[in-house]
Amino acid sequence: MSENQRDGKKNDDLEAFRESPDGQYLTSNQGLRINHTDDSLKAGERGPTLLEDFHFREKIMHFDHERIPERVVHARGAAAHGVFHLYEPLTDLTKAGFLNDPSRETPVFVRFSTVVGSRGSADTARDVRGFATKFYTEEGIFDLVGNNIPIFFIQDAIKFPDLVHALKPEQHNEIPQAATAHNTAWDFFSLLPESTAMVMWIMSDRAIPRSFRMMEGFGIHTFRLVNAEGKSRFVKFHWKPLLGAHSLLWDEAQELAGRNADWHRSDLWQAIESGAYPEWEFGIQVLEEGQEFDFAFDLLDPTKLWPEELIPVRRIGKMTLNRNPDNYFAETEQVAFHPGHLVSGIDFSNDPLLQGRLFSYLDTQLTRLGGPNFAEIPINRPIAPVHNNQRDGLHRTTINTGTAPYSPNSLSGGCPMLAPENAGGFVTYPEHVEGPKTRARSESFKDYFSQATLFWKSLSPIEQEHLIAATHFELGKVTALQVRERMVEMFSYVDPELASRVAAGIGVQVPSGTPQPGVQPPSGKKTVEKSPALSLENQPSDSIATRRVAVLAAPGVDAGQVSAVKNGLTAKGAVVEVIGQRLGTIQTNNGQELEVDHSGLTVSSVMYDAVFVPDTGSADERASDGSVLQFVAQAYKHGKTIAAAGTGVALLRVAGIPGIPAPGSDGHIMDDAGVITTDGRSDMKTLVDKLTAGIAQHRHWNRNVMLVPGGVVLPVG
Ligand code: HDE
Repeated sequence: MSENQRDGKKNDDLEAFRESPDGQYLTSNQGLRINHTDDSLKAGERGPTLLEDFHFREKIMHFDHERIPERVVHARGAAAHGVFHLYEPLTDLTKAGFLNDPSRETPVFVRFSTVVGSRGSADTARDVRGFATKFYTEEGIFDLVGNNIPIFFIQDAIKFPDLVHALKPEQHNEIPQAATAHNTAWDFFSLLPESTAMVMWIMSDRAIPRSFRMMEGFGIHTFRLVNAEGKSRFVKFHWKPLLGAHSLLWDEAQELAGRNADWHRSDLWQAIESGAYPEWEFGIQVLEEGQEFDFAFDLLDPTKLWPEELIPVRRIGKMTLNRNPDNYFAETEQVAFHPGHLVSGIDFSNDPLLQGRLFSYLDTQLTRLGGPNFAEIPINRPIAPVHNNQRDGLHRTTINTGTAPYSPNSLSGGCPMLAPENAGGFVTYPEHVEGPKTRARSESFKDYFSQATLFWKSLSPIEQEHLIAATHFELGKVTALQVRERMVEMFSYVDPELASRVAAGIGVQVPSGTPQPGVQPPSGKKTVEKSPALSLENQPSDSIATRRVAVLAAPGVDAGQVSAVKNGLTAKGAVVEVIGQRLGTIQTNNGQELEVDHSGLTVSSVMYDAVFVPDTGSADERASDGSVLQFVAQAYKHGKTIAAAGTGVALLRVAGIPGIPAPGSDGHIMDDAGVITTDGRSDMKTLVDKLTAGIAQHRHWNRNVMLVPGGVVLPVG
């Protein structure tokens, strides 16, 4: 299968719109061949430009209008094409074609994003990540417009403009970019108890993912699945990454923002280019209608998750992203998602956040994509045929034929016809609803803290430590004392220990005795005290696929060690790169030339998951290179696996890495909390095995390190 065939029918559809300059003449937009484009047409070489220069005018006119408004939220994103395969028919649950037929390959286009930052902001900001999937099904488009966090800040869409205005840079000075660490964001959080659970997630490691490929995805809202008999069940949608969910440390995220602002998008791009296609399993949690009121939380409340221990996630299919876009603007920028892009067999619930989104996403495209015809943009076109009586408008490209663009008509034989249900016609689930018109909120939505507490209790001690450190950073940037105080009060309703640990870092006292806003969850309903699924430390850690390993080389480097590590780890799917002082080649101990992948100037340890420091013989130029010493010290500080052999071990000593055995350990391999060392050069297989196990573990939190806000530092002295 060629690269371009991987997402089947949608790819064929896109082909008609692709342009390739290969072997072609430069032309105007009207097809006129151009023979000079470097000088404007002037009256004399030094004279004024002439108005008749149509080529100049066309070129500049187009350039002047190249930008469209960025998304009001989720402006910064990266996307990829792929396919979805169902494992087994779900006909008992839904009549959606792509969830009925396992032989089908459904093309998808997925856009990942940050929420708050502008289009040019850094990828590694602390933020929710958007995870929006467009399924091009044979029965029309289904968009699952989700996030990498299973709950949301607010319960009703009418609060969304307030939320976004509070989070975005402050209006007087447009500061700070892509960050919630400022007064207005926390002013808002501190006054809105329903946001507390999500604030906990944002302060956790989930908000700084290691990679888009290592994030879970959630549809968040409760939707419905409806089968051919018209039976409806409640459902929540999940994406489970096969590489597991993993995160950066805040210290790394901040450094990456400067060293490589495109960290996540280049990671996604490179993985796909190298054939290491990112994969997620599609999961569903299903509840019968009769179970709607069995739980301590309201199914319609988007600030609540369904604990997986109570309602297991059934994995029903797999999505593989296997092709990068051809053109960022045409595809990633112009793609228009909408939770109301639905197929028969899936329907909405009355979640008031979802209901509001159903208005917003169509509306926003009018400004962003300039009119009502955005569904005709190639990336947005369904692979199912489109026939209706909508006509005209800006940027219309369809040439509708016939004479009767209305319904009913007789002049076109009544076409396009209405589709009966058994021909796939969408029929809204006939849920019975009644009630007085009111702007009230259900009492069942007013338990604001129990799931914030659940999240806190489900984290491991190190994750809790990171969360506290994040609040110290964020609230440390809040200059309004009353906001910091109110936030600590909010945390005190989640957990007293959490509140006092937050308070200790931001110069405020924990209040005592203020009544908790909202209500307690109803007793006697199903709930859990702890949900292991919420801790990243319980994610799979059995693979090193696509993990990045740096080999710090220098003249005289042991060629055998380098190739053992490179071959051993590459065979397990890792990406091993040789770092040298400069680009070019390095002479090895056996006289070969070793290719350098990156010079030390262009990379840093935050771009790698592990580091190997091989032997370089007696004259080791690395020991006097501060950036090399910093590289290993930083890898240690961030809990990463470090391996060294021979003079490499001596280098770790110079870098101040604790726990290195004294010289003369007879070639034995020592492993002290992910610091793997050997004096000798012999048993590289064991070293590679230990390195592999260490990398799979992601981080080594059991090091003899001191924890401080923003990460970990080497012990003093
Ligand atoms: Fe969005 N959101 N949102 N949102 N959202 C947009 O649509 C909105 C919400 C999400 O990659 C906008 O085309 C409202 C929840 C993603 O193109 C806009 C509310 C969730 C993306 C919009 C929400 C999301 C958006 C901006 C409160 C997770 C990026 C541009 C009811 C379930 C999609 C655009 C992409 C984008 C409105 C809340 C996810 C303005 C009113 C909850 C992943 O329409």
